[in-house]
Amino acid sequence: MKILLCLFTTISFSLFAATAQIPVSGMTCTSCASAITKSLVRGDFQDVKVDVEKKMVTVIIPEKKLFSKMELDEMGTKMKVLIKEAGYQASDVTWTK
Ligand SMILES: [Cu+2]
Repeated sequence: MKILLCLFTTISFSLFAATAQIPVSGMTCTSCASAITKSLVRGDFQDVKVDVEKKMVTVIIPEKKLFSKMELDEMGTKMKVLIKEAGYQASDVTWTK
């Protein structure tokens, strides 16, 4: 029963393509934005938008496939690590379609 419930939860959180929004503190200018973008692109996230004023990083995952909750969590963690490596503090990732 626990396994079934777990499976259901995983499937119900699946999405077609996905957009990640990550609040990031510490960035103040365009060179901050480009440092964050470079780090994410190096980590294989190609579609990155940084809004310095709103302190928000948006990453679009273009593949038209289903992502499990676990896959989204893994990608989110990787994004946060890459942002941290660039020298900035990332908050929790919010996923939308
Ligand atoms: Cu800066």
